Amino acid sequence: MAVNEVDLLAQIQASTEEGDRDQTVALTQQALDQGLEVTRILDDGLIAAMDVIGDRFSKGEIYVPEMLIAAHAMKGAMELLRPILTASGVESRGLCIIGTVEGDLHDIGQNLVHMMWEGAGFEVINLGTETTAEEFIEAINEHRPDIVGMSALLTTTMMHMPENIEAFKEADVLGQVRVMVGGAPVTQEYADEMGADAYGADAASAVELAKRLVDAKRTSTPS
Ligand code: B1M
Repeated sequence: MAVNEVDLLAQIQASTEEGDRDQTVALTQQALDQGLEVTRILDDGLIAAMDVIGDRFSKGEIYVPEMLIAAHAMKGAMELLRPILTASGVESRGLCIIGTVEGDLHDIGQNLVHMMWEGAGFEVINLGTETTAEEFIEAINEHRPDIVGMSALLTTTMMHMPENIEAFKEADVLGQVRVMVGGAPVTQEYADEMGADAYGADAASAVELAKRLVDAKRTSTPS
């Protein structure tokens, strides 16, 4: 039986907050079957739950294990959304590398960016979490990407972004790539200060920015 969309999204949010992975997956499937848009499922269900979980953690009402099981539930739902977000059918628009910076274990946001880049026709190599400057540089030299994306969720790890950009300069690879940064504590101002080419506030804008960066790179760099 079809459930009211607002109620269904509230149920997805609640089951994610509770860390009930099976229920979150089942409700997400139900939402897809009822024709709800993936962006609504994400924004009004899954990400909304993460925001509540973050607030409750800040207030000391819950601890790391609760954050972890909520993330586990969200990741279960994301596996269902993955084929939809990554279905592209267009020829490769370019190659992107993405990773969460050194010392940072948060990977939900960067996985979303990864999926949505793929869905927009980019090839994506994901270096995972806790990616060091050396690992980024090695990947740039090996794969020659158009874009390098860095994600950070902690105020204590975001400073690795400017450090990495310095390391890219020293390794003489900065000219070959465009750098995009994102993650909750990162701002446009911080991105500008460190000399990043773009700041993605969310996964949808990361797609539009990546298209623009690749187009600009192609017109400015002779092939
Ligand atoms: Co952590 N955590 N966590 N955590 N965690 C936060 C980030 C926090 C804000 C919670 C809080 O206090 N309110 C806080 C950071 C405070 C700060 O630094 N200012 C925090 C903390 C403190 C910690 C620990 C230090 C806790 C501890 O151990 N005492 C610890 C650190 C571990 C480490 O990394 N070394 C820790 C651990 C964890 C878990 C492992 C338990 C788990 C992560 C599991 C996982 O990712 N696999 C976790 C979780 C789940 C969270 C919250 C609740 C949710 C994060 C999330 O997935 N959000 C988070 C609170 C919150 O964010 N509201 C919190 C949903 C996701 C879709 O959003 O990643 O922002 P986000 O991505 C967005 C955009 O930012 C953007 O697009 C995405 C989609 O729109 N984006 C990009 C992201 N990357 C991008 C890159 C781009 C472009 C856009 O271009 C390349």
